[in-house]
Amino acid sequence: MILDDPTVEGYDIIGDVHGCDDALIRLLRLLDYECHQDVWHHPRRKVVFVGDIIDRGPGIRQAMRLVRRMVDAGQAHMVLGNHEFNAVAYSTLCHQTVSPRLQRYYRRLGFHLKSSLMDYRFHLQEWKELIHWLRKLPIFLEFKHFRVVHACWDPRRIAQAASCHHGQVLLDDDFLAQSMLPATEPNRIVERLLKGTEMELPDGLSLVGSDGVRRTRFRTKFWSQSPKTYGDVVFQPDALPDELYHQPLTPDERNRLLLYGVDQKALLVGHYWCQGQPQIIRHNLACLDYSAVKNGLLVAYRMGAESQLSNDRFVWVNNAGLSCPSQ
Ligand SMILES: [Mn+2]
Repeated sequence: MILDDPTVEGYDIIGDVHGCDDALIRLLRLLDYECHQDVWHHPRRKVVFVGDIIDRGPGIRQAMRLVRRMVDAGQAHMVLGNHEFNAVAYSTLCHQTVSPRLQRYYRRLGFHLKSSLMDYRFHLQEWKELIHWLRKLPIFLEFKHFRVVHACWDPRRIAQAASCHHGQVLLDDDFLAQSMLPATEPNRIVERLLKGTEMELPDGLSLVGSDGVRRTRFRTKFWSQSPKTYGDVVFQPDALPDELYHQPLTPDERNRLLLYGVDQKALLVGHYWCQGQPQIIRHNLACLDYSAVKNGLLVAYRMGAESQLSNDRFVWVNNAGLSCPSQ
C-alpha cells in the first residue's frame, strides 16, 4: 500500500533514538514542531521514525511515550527496528517451554533488552501495552516518492512481508515463533529488513570485531554497483584485513549480493551507527542513524516533494556528552 496524504507538505524522517529523549525533543523543536496537550506536531508536516526507539539510552520510556503519542494522534508513522522486534519476540515467547537452544537464544534477547526492562520495571502494565502496540506497527512503509525500512529494502522479502496480512507482516504468535527458527520465511524477512545483508567469510575464516565478538560473517553494502572485491562490498562496523579486502569475489558470491538499484525510489534507513557529518550514500539512499546514543548525532531528513536526495536536507542535534550509553 502506498501512503499518500495530500494534506501533508512533507515528512521528517528521524533516525534511531535509542532512548535519547532529550535529543529527540531538541530535534523536534529545531524542526519547528510544538507540543500541545502532550503531543508534538507540526501544522504541515509529519514525522516518520525508522525504529529503534528503545534500548541503551537514558530516557527509553519517555522517548517511547513521546513517539507513541505522536503515532496515535496521527502526527507520525513508525516502522519497527530490530530492537522493537526483539522486545516483542522476547516478551511474547520467553515464558514458553522451548528447547535449550532456543532458551539460550531468548536469554540473549533479554540481555539486549536489559536497559529497556530496567526503565519499565515499575511500569509493567505500560510495558505490556507497549508490546501490544508494537505488534501492530508496520515493518516497512512506502510513500509516493520514498520508502522507509529499518535496515534494508529487499524487494523479494518486502513482497513476502506484504503478502502476509493486508499488505504487512502481522506479528502474531505463529510468525514470532517461526522467526526464531533459521531458514524459515519469517526469519528471513526479519533478518533482512531489520538487520541488513551479510556475507560468509571465505574458507571458514572468522574475525574478532572491535566489540570483542568473533564472527564468521561480515556486513555488506546492498547498493554496490558491479563490485569486484570483498573491499567493494564490506560495510562497517569493522574493516577487513588487507589481504581479504583485495580478494576478488567469486561469481557465485557476486550473484548472491543484493543490489538496491539507482533507478529505485529514494530509501531512508537507520540501524548502521554512522559517524561524522550526515551525508547521503547516493541520490536515492540515505542512512539516518548517526550514533546518537554513543555521543553522536540524532538526525532527521527533511523530505519534500523531490525525488532525489540531497545533503542540504539533513537536520541534526549533537548528543555528545549528554547520553549515557549502557554498553
Ligand atoms: Mn537497529
